[in-house]
Amino acid sequence: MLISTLKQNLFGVLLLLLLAFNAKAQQLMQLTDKWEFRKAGDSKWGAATVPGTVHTDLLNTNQIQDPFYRTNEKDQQWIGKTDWEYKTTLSFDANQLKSDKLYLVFEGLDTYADVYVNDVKVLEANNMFRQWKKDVKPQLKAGNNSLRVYFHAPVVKGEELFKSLPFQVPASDNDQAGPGEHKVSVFTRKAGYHYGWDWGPRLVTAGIWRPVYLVPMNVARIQDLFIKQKQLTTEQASLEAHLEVESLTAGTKHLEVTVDGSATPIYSQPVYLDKGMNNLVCSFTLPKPELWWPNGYGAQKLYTFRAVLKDGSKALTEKQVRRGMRTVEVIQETGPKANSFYFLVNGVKMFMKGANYIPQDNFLPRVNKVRYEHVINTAVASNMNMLRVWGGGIYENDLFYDLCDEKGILIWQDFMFACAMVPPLENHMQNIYEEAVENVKRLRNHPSIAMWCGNNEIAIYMGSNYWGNAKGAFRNRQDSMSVINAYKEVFHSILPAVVKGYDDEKFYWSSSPQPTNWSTTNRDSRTSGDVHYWEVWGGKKPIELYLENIGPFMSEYGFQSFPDMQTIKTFATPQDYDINSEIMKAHQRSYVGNGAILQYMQAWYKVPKSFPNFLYTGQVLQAEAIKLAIEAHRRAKPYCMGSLYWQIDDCWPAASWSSMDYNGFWKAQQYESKRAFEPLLVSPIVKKDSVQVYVVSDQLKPVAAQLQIRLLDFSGKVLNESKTSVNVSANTSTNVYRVSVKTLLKGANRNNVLLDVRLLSENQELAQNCLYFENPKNLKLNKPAINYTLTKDQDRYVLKLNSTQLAKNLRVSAGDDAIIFSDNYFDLIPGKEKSVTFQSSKALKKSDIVFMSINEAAL
Ligand code: BMA
Repeated sequence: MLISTLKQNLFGVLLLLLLAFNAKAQQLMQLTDKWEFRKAGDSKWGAATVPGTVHTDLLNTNQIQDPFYRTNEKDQQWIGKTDWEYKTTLSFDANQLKSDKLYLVFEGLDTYADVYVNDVKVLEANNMFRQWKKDVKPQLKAGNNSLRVYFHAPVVKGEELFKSLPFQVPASDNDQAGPGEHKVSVFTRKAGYHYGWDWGPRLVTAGIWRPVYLVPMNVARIQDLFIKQKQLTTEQASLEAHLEVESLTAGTKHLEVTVDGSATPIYSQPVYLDKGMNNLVCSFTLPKPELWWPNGYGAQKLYTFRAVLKDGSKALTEKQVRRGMRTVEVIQETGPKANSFYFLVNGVKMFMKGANYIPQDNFLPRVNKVRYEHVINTAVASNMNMLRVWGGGIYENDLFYDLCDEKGILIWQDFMFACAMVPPLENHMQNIYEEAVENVKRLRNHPSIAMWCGNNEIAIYMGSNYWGNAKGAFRNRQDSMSVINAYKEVFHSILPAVVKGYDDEKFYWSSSPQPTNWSTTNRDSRTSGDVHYWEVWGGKKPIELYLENIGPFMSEYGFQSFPDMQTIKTFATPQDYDINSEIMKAHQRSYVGNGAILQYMQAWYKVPKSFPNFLYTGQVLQAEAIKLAIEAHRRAKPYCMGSLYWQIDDCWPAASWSSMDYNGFWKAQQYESKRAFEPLLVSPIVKKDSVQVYVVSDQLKPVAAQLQIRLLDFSGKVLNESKTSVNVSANTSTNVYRVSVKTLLKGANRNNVLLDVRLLSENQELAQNCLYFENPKNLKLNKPAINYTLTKDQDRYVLKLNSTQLAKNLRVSAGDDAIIFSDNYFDLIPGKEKSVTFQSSKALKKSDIVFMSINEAAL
């Protein structure tokens, strides 16, 4: 059921949200009705959905097939090279037109759009990340009015702009321009991934992708409210409310600010307004503020601030925002061997656990509330406290940040630039400036926003060979300097100035990764700044290199796998079930792709012949690789203070580095990340000829515990056992145990044993982990007999499992709508009962449960 809920039409949900918004803003009029669209020049119009995209409208009107199905994408490239028109009729009675002004607001136009009201051009848009707004009162009349939006083909516009420069602006191969085309994505302020990426298709959309409405204005209107935190102590928060007020007349009004609906305003003073735009600042304090904490550290107190502008006792205009009281600093201390890079949150040196986040669909308006909640709830359930909103996507919807505020997920926020230089065009710079101001202003109240980052991976590739042919396309030094100067203008000048001017509480980092701020070299560092580590995977180096290549903050590293079989069935048919089939290859966009998966699988696992078992083993491989990396990063605390793997989600059903597939199925890696990110981690490792056990704690209090170590054979026989007392220090990683492998194994066969390590306190299990002494392909694993019971407890199914044989990476499946289990892909230790819960809308019987394990995947 969840799949279908996730896939539900977004618009119902959006509409509800908008209605709620509408009620609050009283007179705001949503313009979602009766839209039609056509290919420019066609005579026939078809029904359109707004907000939406041209692709989804073509799909809904049966003019194209599902772009994600098989290779349909290939035949749909014409859509991005075509102009489109949208229109609707707006009807008003004279009363509705009485306001002094009527602002037509598009929260998002994708991308080159001319807007006409009654055939008068009122707006020309050229940036999908900006809001477009115009007073259209002069154009409106009582009765019927036409509203029309003409979208120019982004690919064609891009080619025109390409011709305006005498050289190709360097861009990565993620821009999947077709034969005879150029990499024109760099010219358009539109989500980079729409032009293709190494995990996504090339589907160059157009459309009214965010809400559109009319805002009537009389006398005065609060356009923006920012609650700025000047100082935060346990005694008080010193705050300022910054308001932008548009006033149609000059004169004195009264401003009130209230907190959390209190009847007594925290601020109440007369204010003088000039005619036009006014910037007002008022100061006040909040006594004994309750702090906002990231997930795992405390509650997420959010204060609601409401500013009301009154004329006498009559409220003219009001605005409310939420804000959490917290401090976030990024600390970089210089050391003899390495420089630190860590987040200090409310004075706590905090290890950031999380992932990189990409847009959840190629057709953005389809991402409804249920899907946003699914991702953020997944992050929370996986013990994460940070996501990085990566620069090749979008500045996310308000709802995304609201959920992060409510659930304690900090955001590393990139500006929307990734893997390509910026064209040195004057109007482009102005456009970027406006985009930055708008988005910083829109997002700055959210306590979840931890920092701003200029771009993804541009600094590191400047001057490297990565740009390939593009570099050779520079005719001379002057050309390349103009591109380098454009880089500096955007990332060293415009963006930091906007952050300083509008959100100076926050840290600005010019590029990710880089060793030190303002870097323009391709120097890769493991000892300074943030690190993207891709030698494992991209460089096809052994997975074990994750153990050595650790920097102060690991902002990217990742490993691919295929999605769940249920998801594959949505785009492929049984004849395609081979990773080298045309269809499966079309859903694998990484140039290293399938070859890397196979190479790594051969190193660690017996490669299954059957397609579903290959996918299963691939997911386990990905999970074990990332477990190894996460645990290594956490053991290296406090030297390393962050681990954000690439990537939590997908934008379509495909092979990728995601830990959760497009349909929301948790891959093996999601479960493994959840375990590896537990606040208290016990982490055993073989270092040369000794076994060492670390306890990594993110808890702020020390814990006294017992470390239980048991060497078991695969039928559960205890071959060696020890128990020691350990003191787990707060917020650090401690090596608590060391023994030589020889002493531990006591001559036991390495292929037939595992080390079961547990941290206990008064017989309560605080943490558990397993260690093996051989790669899985060398382990003597027999087909396990799983004993289990299935019962229903209210809305959940409870599965109780045990086995007399080790079942390695046991996967439990329960049909196509059970997409998340309380745990899955775990090692079922012989003789130990394990309980797993999950939800399903179906009436399941015991025989509906299906198991798979590494023991039998390659039999
Ligand atoms: C990173 C990202 C993305 C890319 C990913 C996988 O470096 O920044 O550009 O999709 O690697 O290759």
